[in-house]
Amino acid sequence: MEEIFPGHPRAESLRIRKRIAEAMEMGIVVPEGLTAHGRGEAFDYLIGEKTTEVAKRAIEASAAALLMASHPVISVNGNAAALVPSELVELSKICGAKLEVNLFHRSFRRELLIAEHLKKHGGGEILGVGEENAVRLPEIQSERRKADRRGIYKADVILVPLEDGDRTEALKRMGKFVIAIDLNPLSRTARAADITIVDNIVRAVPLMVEILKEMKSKPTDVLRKMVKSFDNEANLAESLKFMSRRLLELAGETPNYLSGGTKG
Ligand code: PTJ
Repeated sequence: MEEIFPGHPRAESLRIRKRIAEAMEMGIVVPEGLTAHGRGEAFDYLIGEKTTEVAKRAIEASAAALLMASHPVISVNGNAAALVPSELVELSKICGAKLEVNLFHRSFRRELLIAEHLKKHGGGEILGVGEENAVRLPEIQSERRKADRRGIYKADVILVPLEDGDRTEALKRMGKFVIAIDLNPLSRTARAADITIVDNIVRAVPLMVEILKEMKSKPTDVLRKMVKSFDNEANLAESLKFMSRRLLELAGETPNYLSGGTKG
């Protein structure tokens, strides 16, 4: 692969693309994962490729929900494994969550490759590989219906980065508390989740790790209050307003009705 010059104005973005392209060559990411990444990049442009205050509030509420969970699980697909493998492992260790491979374009080979990749980055037990502990969630049409009876099947809180909408809706119907990371605030996943973090996974997961470290000592009633007072619909609306305001500012306009929102 071509070298990326550190002085290139888009060096970081190119580095991330390279990571995901290499992971596709390894069989971890599917070709559809590259187009999904491109859609994410477009939304990342709209927020200025920085974590907004709006997203930070969602990350804090997510950290509180993960700390309060009795059985938290982090669902890992090809893109997430390619982009933040060691960060997901660290996150799982800090909040005691299990890591489970769960794929839309499922194959046993990809399950194995992703589990190995996570192990190479420090992961211990990785759920969701093979059929031994597999159950099928009847509510889901796609291959994502496969869940591990030790993981997603019995989880109370599930983190689903870069998800497609069907499963989030189904998990909600099953009474699970769902946290999504999705740069697109209009996606079905973003709308259906209990908490949606509108941020790039490459920034959101490391920040969640930092916030979790700080929050670990907080009393349960404080954590509960943080989760209860979080309003996902309002938070998504704030993200949309942030994007709209930014576009208008870039176009040289600052309309009154958008002023007074959160600065990123
Ligand atoms: O590995 P598999 O087989 O499970 O497949 C993974 C993909 C991503 C192909 C699959 O889940 C899929 O098709 O997802 P969607 O429906 O395209 O949704 C992915 C969402 O993630 C979109 O709304 C994107 O905007 C968003 N997204 C893409 N890259 C990032 C992102 N959100 C946060 N950070 C990113 N880096």
